[in-house]
Amino acid sequence: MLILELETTAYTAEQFPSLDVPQVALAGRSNVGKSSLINALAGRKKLAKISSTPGKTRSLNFYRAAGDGFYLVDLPGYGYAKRSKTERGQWAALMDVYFQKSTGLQAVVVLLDSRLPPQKLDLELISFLQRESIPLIAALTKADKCKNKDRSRVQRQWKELLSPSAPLILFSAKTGMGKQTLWAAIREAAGMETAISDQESEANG
Ligand SMILES: Nc1nc2c(ncn2[C@@H]2O[C@H](COP(=O)(O)OP(=O)(O)O)[C@@H](O)[C@H]2O)c(=O)[nH]1
Ligand SMILES: [Mg+2]
Repeated sequence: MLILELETTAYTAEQFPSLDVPQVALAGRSNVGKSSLINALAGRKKLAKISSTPGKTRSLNFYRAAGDGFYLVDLPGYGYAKRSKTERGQWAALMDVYFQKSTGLQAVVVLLDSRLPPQKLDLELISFLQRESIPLIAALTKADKCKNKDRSRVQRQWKELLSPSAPLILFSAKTGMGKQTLWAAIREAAGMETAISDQESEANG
């Protein structure tokens, strides 16, 4: 079983733990379902706080994957409209330091709302990652809310924008769809050996 332990919550760069540890970060717009995804991966309801007031999380949360030892890093959500210019500046500055210093960063899971067409801020993040040659894993969240007939269209749209090597995973924290596939992609990106017993047949396509 996957065990995630919250090791560090960092509001400033000084609070970052050692960033040469292999790590995979999670990024997405505020309210995209990042906390829910972390809880679903860990099989715990309250590991990451699910906020009813969007845009609240300003910290980077470093979760340690027990056994494997790598970090799953929950980056603060972006694109929350009610945030002030100063706050957005602080967010950007903290992200800059994180990306500069995280020598152990192996990949970023970009969370994208499966019900929405590609959004400007998501595309900006994606081009940033592509420019920096940081491998990307796309998770299309809230897939339980995306109608069957819309799924393939959304997937097609993203496939055109992403590099062919980027995994594109339909995910639902509610039903567990894509959970094993995403976790396998994260472990592989983090340089872990894939577990041979981890065979699964999920309807991801
Ligand atoms: N139906 C459905 N709702 C979800 C899913 N994931 C998150 N949500 C809801 O979306 C809202 C934001 O979720 P949260 O995990 O706090 O998003 P965050 O701001 O990205 O961390 C909450 O009301 C969640 O219950 C999902 O897979 N399915
Ligand atoms: Mg959250």
